Amino acid sequence: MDSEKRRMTGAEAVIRSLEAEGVTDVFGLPGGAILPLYDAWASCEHTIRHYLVRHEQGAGHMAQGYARATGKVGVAIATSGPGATNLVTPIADAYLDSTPIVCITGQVPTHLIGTDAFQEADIQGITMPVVKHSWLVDRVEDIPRVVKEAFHIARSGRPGPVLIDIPKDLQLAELEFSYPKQVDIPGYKPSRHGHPKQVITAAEAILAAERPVFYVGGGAVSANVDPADLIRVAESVQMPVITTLMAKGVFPDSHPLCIGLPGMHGSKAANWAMNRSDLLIACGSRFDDRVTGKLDAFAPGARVIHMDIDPAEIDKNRAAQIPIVGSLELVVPKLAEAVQSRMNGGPPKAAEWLRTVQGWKQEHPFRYRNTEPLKPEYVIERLRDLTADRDVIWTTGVGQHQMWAAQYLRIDRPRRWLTSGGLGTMGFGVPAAIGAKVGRPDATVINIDGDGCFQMTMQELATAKMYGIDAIHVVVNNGWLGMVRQWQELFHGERYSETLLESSSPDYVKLAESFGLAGFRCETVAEVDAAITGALECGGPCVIDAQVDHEEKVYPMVPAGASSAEMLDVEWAEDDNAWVEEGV
Ligand SMILES: Cc1ncc(C[n+]2csc(CCOP(=O)(O)OP(=O)(O)O)c2C)c(N)n1
Repeated sequence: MDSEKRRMTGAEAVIRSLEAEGVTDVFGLPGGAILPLYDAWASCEHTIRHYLVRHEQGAGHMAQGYARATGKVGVAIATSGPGATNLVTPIADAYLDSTPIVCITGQVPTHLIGTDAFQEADIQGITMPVVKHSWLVDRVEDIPRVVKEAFHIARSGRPGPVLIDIPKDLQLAELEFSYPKQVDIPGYKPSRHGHPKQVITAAEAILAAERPVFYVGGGAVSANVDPADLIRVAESVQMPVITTLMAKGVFPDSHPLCIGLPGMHGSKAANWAMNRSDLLIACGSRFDDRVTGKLDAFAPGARVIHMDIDPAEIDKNRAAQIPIVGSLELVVPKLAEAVQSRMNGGPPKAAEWLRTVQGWKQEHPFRYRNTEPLKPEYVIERLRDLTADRDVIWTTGVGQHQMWAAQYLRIDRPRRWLTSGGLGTMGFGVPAAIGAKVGRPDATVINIDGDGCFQMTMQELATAKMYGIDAIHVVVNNGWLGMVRQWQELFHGERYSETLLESSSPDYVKLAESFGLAGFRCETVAEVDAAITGALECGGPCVIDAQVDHEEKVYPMVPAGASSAEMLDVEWAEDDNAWVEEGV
């Protein structure tokens, strides 16, 4: 860290500040209003690698993938106006998924702000509802302090995106640079420790419960909760654990107490268990509508313990009888201790309950028929099995493939599953995989994408090629905007309005080759393994075009706004295409 003052431009000060924060990789694309920063990038000595993207949305999602795979803060850079507005989607995505990223945008020179100057956009105003905090820098001397605060705010408390907008003239202006050692932000002091009395009350409630369910959410991943502490809590009273879409991997999928995914496409065991529980122990989860369905009908008999770093989450959707505000990394081990120290040896109270739930889990696994045409679930199972001995980070797009991946992959460690859960952003998968691989070059990175999603950000294959970022991109190619097609089939009388992609889509193998990457294809069960092993062995970024059944649907399904009592499922015995209602 520079302790003595040195004279430099605002642009160089940004780079020195990033270095002082330990940043090693940034993703971005230049333009007029950010040119001084890019000029400094080329002209001064520094240790930060810059990855040139093809669209700023890619830079934002790469920063997210990087942040979520590593636990560090991701950084994206764009110019003013359209460069900055192209970052809005990843910023909103990072906001809803609590991902720490710092976005640095150029702004038109100070004297032109407010004149509708060329490429002027009020990016601070535009992103106001979806950032944790933002700055429009108006004095060059403020740059080091603002960068310091930005990183602190992005990563502390409930993590999230922050924006620093820097007018061009201030990038060129000079300052005496020194990087602050500490932040002093009055009014921003996230409370971390959790109230000790509440922790004891929670432990007693857990021990007294007859039908407890541990409801673990993405906050447990963000907070770097040690999975061993979650396991201690769950094992001490032998209660079933559900992990939301965002939490997948933080409690091992293969642990016998894990009953996996709840909600719209969750397992029957998870949904039935939540709905019949008498105590929900929410841990960094937010009672999202995709989990609860109809809120009034959700878990009607359950009391709620709600642990979260963000006090605004408490009572937001569901009243909590025992709220604990604090960092889960600190709260969960305290809870484990409190539960363990109060156990008095006898058989866990909830033993009968666990037997019931595990019965459901055994009788109602996710299932599909492995017939031709090739089923997407089979492709995902083979990806899972053929990579079982590797450390894999998975990313996805949004749609059916995302749900099948959540259902059929088995993930046993946190930060190995990166998906757009809150905003549900198509196009997340390709750049998130690139960012993850930059952050974790030692891991195998596999993006399971839809053909619609892939077409939204596939230009970033050029970025992958340029820097040799060897993630594997699997296009689960059903020729449709599959998830929307599924809704049209089930809820709109099979009127397939504007969801057919097939005839106009590119040949994904040729597309990969045109980017200078390897391409593989599979269309039958017999071809799947060769495509996957070819991709795993090819040693560079590559694409698998998996041509799958157009009509396969994701089941079970709780229709939007319904309760889990109205869960739909296939009933093969009667009719291959029929779905029936199944009550709790
Ligand atoms: C940017 C964006 N636009 C629209 C949607 C709505 N949407 C959700 S899933 C989906 C279809 C995705 O199709 P595809 O990528 O082919 O995946 P599949 O469902 O077929 O697996 C759409 C259009 C969205 N989530 N994000």
